[in-house]
Amino acid sequence: MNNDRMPVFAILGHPNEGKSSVVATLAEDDSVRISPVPGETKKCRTYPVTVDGTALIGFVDTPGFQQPRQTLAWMNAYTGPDHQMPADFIAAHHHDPDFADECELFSPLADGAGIIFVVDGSRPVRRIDRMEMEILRLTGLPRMAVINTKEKNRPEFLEEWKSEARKHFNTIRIFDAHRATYAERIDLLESLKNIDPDWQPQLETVISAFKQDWQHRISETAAVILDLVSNTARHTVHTTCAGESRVAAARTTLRQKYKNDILKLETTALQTIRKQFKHNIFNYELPPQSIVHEDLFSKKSRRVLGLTEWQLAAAGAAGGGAVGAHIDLAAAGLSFGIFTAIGGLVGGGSAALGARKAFHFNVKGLPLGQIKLTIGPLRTDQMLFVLLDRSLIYFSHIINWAHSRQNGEKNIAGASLPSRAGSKTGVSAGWEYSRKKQFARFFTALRKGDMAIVAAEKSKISQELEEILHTISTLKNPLE
Ligand SMILES: Nc1nc2c(ncn2[C@@H]2O[C@H](COP(=O)(O)OP(=O)(O)OP(=O)(O)O)[C@@H](O)[C@H]2O)c(=O)[nH]1
Ligand SMILES: [Mg+2]
Repeated sequence: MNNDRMPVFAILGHPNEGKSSVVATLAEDDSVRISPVPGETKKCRTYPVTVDGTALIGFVDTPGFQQPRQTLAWMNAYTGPDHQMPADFIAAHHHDPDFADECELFSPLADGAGIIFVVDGSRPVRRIDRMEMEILRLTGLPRMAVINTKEKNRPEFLEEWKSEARKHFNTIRIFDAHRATYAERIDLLESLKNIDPDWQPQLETVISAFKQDWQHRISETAAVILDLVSNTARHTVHTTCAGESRVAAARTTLRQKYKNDILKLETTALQTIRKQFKHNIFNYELPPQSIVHEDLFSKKSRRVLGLTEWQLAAAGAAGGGAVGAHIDLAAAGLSFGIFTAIGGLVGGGSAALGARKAFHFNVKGLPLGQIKLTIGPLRTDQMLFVLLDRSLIYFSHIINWAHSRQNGEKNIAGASLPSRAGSKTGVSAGWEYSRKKQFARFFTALRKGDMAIVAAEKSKISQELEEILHTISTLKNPLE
């Protein structure tokens, strides 16, 4: 590889093994054409990875081998210099349509690209695979084998593939093109560094640019989530109606309007997060079991997301730090009666119990028999914890949704995480007390419009949120 040029890796293999899928996932590009029909990719195409307008690394999608037997025979008989072999192969075969695919897939190799060989590890190794691996070994170019497992739960061929690939490649990785998480994508790039010492410095630069770009996306995501909770906290809708008899209908309409407004805020925020992670073309489908499918205002969302009433009471108890911490730790095992007693003690109890209500109506009589109904600003922090949890779970899905998973294939999240606090499966209920308290204090200030506290806490909160997002992006299993 010429060291002034962008590092380029050609993704090679037998037809239909998942080459284009690996390209889509590594280049975060959902425009790569993937199809169940072998022979989908006919022409080489380079997909660069661009950060801040600079192409840092390129992945070349290529057609699969068509004539490995004859190609290998030609290579074995070749007597010229190794580095010229791909170009000489093309020169010798470019008029022969039977070798059109080989000529095409050799073209990036003639330009000095590194090799990523993709195989489907869920089937046995065949003779033809050994030939393809041998062809790539004979090019003498730096190369890595990627074992992509198209069918799950078939580990029986893995060892066979590993021992075979070891004979022909400098590095071997197991990489699930359709389910690779962000952490696994970075791992794969890291291991590309090992395939040739000359490439190490350039790939170090690429990886550090990737990490910076990731940091940037995380900061943007944190900002979007903070905007969402800030806008929701003080959101207010009102209406007036003429007389008692109209109140019930007005309530229904107003409740719907309030819900729609908040849902719109949330949908816009989630779409902005999605764009950060370059999912532009295909409709992202959440895993079927995801809690984010659940209506934001439903009982279930309140039950499994946000904080428990105990935690809310403890985190929100004004000035009751030590006692609050005590309640929080003790919460799991205590009966409701004892809770009420302690809750009363720290003065946080009854307000926290209001957490069951997502929002609250304010009804006020006006002159001439008019009645004014208002919903908002929020009266408890719970809704904000629920929104925060939903955004974090959505983030976890989106960063772990490989770009190769296009139409038709359902998103399958990994194993569910253990429930963190009673029936709670969201993120915030599992935080340590001080973090819950910090967020509760900020949320309360947002709701009450206490701008001095908001201004003082905002940068700490966004740092904390970035840390939380980072931790989520290193999880192997997406949150549900
Ligand atoms: N479930 C699952 N399916 C996969 C995976 N990788 C590829 N596939 C499927 O396998 C088929 C072929 O994938 P492609 O990425 O188009 O394979 P290719 O090697 O580029 O194929 P050609 O261009 O035809 O040589 C598609 O239907 C993919 O959805 C995987 O990791 N898991
Ligand atoms: Mg393809």
